[in-house]
Amino acid sequence: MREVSAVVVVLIIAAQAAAHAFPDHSEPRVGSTVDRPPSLVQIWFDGAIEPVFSTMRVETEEKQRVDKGDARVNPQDNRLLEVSVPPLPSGRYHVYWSVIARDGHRTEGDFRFRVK
Ligand SMILES: [Cu+2]
Repeated sequence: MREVSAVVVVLIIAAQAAAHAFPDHSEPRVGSTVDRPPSLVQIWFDGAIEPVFSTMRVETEEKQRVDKGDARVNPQDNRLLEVSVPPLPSGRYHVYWSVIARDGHRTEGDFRFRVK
């Protein structure tokens, strides 16, 4: 059983090393507090992402979805994933994203930001 576990760990590390399209930075920044509500949540990746299978949503801490449902890869920048949000009241928000890189590898993650 212990040997099986070791093999699984090695495979996961290899898969991560081969996967592409990791987030480079975002706006609002990961874990940040912003003074003004953003009109967009944007994530820049380190490689091109596929428009059809790349998605993002924004929720309140109470799991209520608040984005406008128009998540898209920016037509002028195939590394930029963005979604519109209405004027957000003060509070904490949770962003979930999932993208497919040009090589077919999926990466996904989440982060939080706060509106003052
Ligand atoms: Cu890859």
